[in-house]
Amino acid sequence: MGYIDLRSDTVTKPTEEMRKAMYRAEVGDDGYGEDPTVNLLEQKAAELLDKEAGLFVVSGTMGNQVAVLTWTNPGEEIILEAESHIFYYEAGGLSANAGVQAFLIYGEDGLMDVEDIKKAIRPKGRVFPKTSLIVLENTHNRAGGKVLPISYMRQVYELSKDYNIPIHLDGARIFNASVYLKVPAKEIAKYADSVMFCLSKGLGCPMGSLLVGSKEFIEEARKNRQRLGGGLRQAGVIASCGLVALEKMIDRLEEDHEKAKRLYEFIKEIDIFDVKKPETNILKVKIKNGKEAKVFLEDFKRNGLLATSFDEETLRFVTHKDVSFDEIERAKEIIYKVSKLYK
Ligand code: TLP
Repeated sequence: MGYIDLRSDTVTKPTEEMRKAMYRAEVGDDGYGEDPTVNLLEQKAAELLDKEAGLFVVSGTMGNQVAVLTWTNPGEEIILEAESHIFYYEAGGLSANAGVQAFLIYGEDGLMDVEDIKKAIRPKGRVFPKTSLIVLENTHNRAGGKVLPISYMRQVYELSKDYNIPIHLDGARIFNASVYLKVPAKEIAKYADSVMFCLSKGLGCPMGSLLVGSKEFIEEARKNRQRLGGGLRQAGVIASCGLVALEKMIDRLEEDHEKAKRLYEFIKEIDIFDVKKPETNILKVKIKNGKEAKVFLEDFKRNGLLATSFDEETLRFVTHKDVSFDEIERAKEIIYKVSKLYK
């Protein structure tokens, strides 16, 4: 029997239908704008989020980096949450690629205080960097898949417009947020000038993300993608999976949330853990007995369960389509067994 893999929703494999779509995909050279499948995916993504245009990129990281490059100039500053993916997990791309510096705000549960954002916006003046972008993340990964409420997004958006600063939304898991909020994703995207979302997480594609925004923004972003070496050729083979994902894989995310909830209900009864109630598919579990996360992860692995950690004292479990409800039951047993070792 293989491992029960709760390390990430990035481990999901393409469905049968995606594999067939890949085989049949009509392709052309995207460098000439001639891949009909890529063109269709970019158009559908834009429609779904109610933006003018879309750009297919190889990864979420590339989508975020291209967005930052497009909105900013070297020497400027961007405001973002201290635990945001763009700051935390993108290998210093902000400074290496865009040459910008970060103004970090420590948020509560992934939400930066709106007053703090207002205070962080630089005044005009000889000595100040220009604040050229505000970044939000919905759902927020390191806050345990936290959904940013629409009212919050609207507030930040209104503030940003008062100062004429664009908002980029890292919506790697925007569809998890939309399923949780029971609103179409465009209701969330409305409060951002550009949005990146991933096909390769809960939606199950082997790779790929989309960046959407105004026509003008995407035109410039296409150039920046090229600059990063992300120009594509017969990428319709991959984009075909994205078309399947947008049609078939969004509504079922509800199931992943249910799996996380079941794990939560079980783990919350184990007294060495402090688990945060999940809204979506990421479970954040604090270890209370002083043992390091890596010790638990090794024991889980020995027993057939894979997970990761947020830090030395916090475990992360991510549910997705490739773990069944039965496997969730088995995961519970393993977690219980391991927790007994360290009581
Ligand atoms: N997140 C990955 C790891 O990088 C941590 C994961 O396993 O969760 N934005 C957010 C909010 C993300 O969670 C991720 C990936 C990305 C962007 C980047 O996407 P990729 O991995 O396609 O570059």
